[in-house]
Amino acid sequence: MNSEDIKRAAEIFRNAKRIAVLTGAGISAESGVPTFRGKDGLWRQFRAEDLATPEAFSRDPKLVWEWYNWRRGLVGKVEPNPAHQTLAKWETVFPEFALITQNVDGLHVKAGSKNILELHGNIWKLRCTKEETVTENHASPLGEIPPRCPACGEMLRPHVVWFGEALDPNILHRAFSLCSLCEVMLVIGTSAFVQPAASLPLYASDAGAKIIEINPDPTPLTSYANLFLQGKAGEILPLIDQYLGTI
Ligand code: BJW
Repeated sequence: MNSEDIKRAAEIFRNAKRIAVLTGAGISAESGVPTFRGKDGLWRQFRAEDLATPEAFSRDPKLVWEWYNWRRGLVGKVEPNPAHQTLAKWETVFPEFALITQNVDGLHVKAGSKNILELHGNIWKLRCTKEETVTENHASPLGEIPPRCPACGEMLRPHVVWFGEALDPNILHRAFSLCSLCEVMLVIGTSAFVQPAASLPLYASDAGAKIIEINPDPTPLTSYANLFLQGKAGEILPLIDQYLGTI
């Protein structure tokens, strides 16, 4: 990694008042959570149509729940890495610092981030298919598959956003609003493929924000980025932090 680029990134952050961050599966890769589209990504092993759509859940809720049970077991064993930790720390350093994540793994929360918008939900939350009530549940493995709502007995589903489902309009509105106001947008570990999340950095760029991207591989967003830091988030973010001198 070019140390001039790290210094440039640190300078851009130092001079910014409002910072927004968008993260994707790549930020959790160094914790041991598989991404979706990489070489060892989940969509290489499993078909999204069978596991991450409302139709799949209607067809075979047990199969979908078995997959989520397996993923909860996996995510439950891992810890946040230096990338999550640096972002959690920056929230306490920069006056206006907002984190928008596509991840459902809860690792940002575990690292201590508080001001966070979870665009695609959270794997540790369950939602009643009848009453839509959301409850937190960290049992792993879950006792009964599919789990049932203790209040009404109907089936519970993972509180995540599947393909073809709308994102929570309040969360999405807040995310676009943050992007329209930020001076710098940092985009970490996303293939920038899934909409509407992938539009957020372009929206910020159109509104005048500088875009900094961290990813080992270029993405459709890279040509729009003011600075592309090619490499792993868990290595690059602590380096920027060193230059910022917030330690
Ligand atoms: C590292 C690294 C390291 C590795 N450090 N980096 C417009 C055009 C075309 C299609 C659409 C469109 N609008 C909507 C659609 C359809 C669809 C969509 O986008 N499809 C595309 C695939 C084409 N979108 C939807 O269906 C969305 N809903 C919607 O738009 O609804 C509209 C509507 C309105 C009103 C009524 C009804 C509907 C919903 C999308 C939901 C996505 N859900 C998932 C599953 C969540 C639950 C779960 O996890 O179980 O979300 S799919 C999956 O992809 C997951 C992720 O959040 C999401 C994004 O993936 P991400 O994070 O980018 O991961 P990867 O694996 O793709 O990339 C990892 C990156 O990390 C790579 O670049 C690596 O290089 C990098 N990396 N190591 C830094 N150490």
